[in-house]
Amino acid sequence: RSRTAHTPVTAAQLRRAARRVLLRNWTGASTVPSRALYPHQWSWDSAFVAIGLRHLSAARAQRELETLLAAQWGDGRVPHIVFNPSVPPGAYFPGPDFWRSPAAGAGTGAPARTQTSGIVQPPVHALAAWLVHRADPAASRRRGFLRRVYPKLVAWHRYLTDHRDLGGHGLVSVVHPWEPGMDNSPAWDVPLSRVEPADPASFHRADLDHGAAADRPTDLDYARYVRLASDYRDHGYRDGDAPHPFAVEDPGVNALLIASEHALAEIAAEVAADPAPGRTVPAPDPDAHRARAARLTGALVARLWDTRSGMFLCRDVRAGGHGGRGEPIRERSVAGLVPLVVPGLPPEVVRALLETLGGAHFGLGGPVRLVPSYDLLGRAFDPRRYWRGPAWFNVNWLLERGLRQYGHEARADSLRAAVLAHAASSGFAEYVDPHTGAGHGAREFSWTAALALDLLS
Ligand code: 9YW
Repeated sequence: RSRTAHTPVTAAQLRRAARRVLLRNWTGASTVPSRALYPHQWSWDSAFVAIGLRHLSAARAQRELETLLAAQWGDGRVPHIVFNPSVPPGAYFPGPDFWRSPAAGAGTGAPARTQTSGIVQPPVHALAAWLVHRADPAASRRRGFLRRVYPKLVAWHRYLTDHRDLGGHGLVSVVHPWEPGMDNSPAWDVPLSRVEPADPASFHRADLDHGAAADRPTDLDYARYVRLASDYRDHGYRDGDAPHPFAVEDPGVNALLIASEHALAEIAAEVAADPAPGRTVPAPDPDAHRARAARLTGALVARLWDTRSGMFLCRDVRAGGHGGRGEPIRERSVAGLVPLVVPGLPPEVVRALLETLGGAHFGLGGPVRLVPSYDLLGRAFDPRRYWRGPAWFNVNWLLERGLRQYGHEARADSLRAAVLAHAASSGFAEYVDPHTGAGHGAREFSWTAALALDLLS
């Protein structure tokens, strides 16, 4: 496992080290999250990577997003993985021969010649596209970047709101624990327990060839992930037909959709003002995006806000069976703080989120270096197991942004400093122990380097 040889100390050293990671992980058209562990293109990783890459090369950052969007399905979904055909099929599980997207997804518009997964990840892409544009507006206009990506981003958001409102109250449901990007969050334990595990002999966990078992999800969790994915595939990835035994309204996913819908309003205004000839379909309409964002924000607060815990909770749409009201999941996942990135939340909600962030369950400004992925006092807290405790850099970057948005500059500054210090000391680790800051998982992890670069710029 390669590590940066010396811990970068100055901002210039850290910038250079982050740049080296991004250059090494660039494949020519996109960036792998980690050379060893994740050798393909991941959806939300690419969005975060583009946010950092824009400081090195706006053209490359545009390319990153456009490579991903080139694999978009006809129904608008942006797949969570785009497979690199030159990587041996066994290098990552589940790989292209598991998802079989061109055949199984034919009815839902999967690309015929690009192999992808059939599930999605959080929609950070419109936000990333807007930030990439802003890094070099002249170059972006010259290349018609926003004009090209705008219709794709609109279709992506429509896929989520039109095909994934499984709860029927205007929010997006995830149908697999990999979709919210927080694979083994304790919030999934109850909804996942209803899923029949796949036969462990039917698959090989390639992740354990590269990662420590104690840091990764358990075998039983994995067998359930496999079952959910293969059932979805066997229903042709059609949301209307698939039984979706796992359906959860996640505050992180919905908050990122809202933040991206606001970005889409900015993009629409820019595209509408662009004097270049030719029409964009659909016609850019900033107000329509703002109205959608407002509706989603209303639904987010009405459905997922929990006054008692002072944060948003996930909602298990299938609790009590299909067609029931569903139930809040009483676990404090950091996904419930991510809505800080949503503009225009009610002031009492923002106040409570700040208290929770600094309180005993998340410890910011107290015992932790970075905000953990899960409740420090929770029954399942484990400081090194993936999304069951460790602190992740993308989440901390989002919270930093949220703090700044609501005017808490001092707190944002100290979180920013902590993100940079731990990105440097851990060799751009995938995640860190929130108490000690010790690195875990992959090193030279792309979004860690990209987001450090962004915070330095
Ligand atoms: C896996 C690539 C992905 C991230 C996810 C993270 C992990 C894949 O890696 O999932 O094999 O577990 O949970 O958020 O996008 O970095």
